[in-house]
Amino acid sequence: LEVEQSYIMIKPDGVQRGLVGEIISRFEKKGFKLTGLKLFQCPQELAEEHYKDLQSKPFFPKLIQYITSGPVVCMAWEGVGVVASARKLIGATNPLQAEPGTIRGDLAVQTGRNVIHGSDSPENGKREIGNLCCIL
Ligand code: YYY
Ligand code: MG
Repeated sequence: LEVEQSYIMIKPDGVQRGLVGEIISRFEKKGFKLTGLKLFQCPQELAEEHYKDLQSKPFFPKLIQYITSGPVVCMAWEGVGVVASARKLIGATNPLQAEPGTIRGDLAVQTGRNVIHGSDSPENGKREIGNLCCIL
């Protein structure tokens, strides 16, 4: 395993529900290193770029509406194997299928309000941090 970076984003519902501290705490306790963070209102074009692989899906317009509906917390987290480990900490896309103990399993109910994004590969981690985090 190599040192990687994952783009982790707390979605608007997570910010509005006051879950920022709880979510950051889980990554800190796991032992990853926070290397970038900002509160950001994502414009439509960047949201569409971020989720471009999903643009043909029926839920795409609602997804873009949701992500742009309020401020998000953009973060870069660094560490050995952080991309796959963050996906485990986050849990399944559908919060009702996410295991208890995961962020979505503990803190969310609906797929369309699943509180957090995590990169699905080290390559996408780099791309997403470059597109949206704009810090590194
Ligand atoms: O990586 P992850 O967030 O777990 O799921 P993706 O398949 O990449 O989908 C991105 C995002 O799209 C998901 O977090 C919620 C939304 N979504 C949806 O609203 N309805 C679906 N059936 C699938 C995904
Ligand atoms: Mg994804």
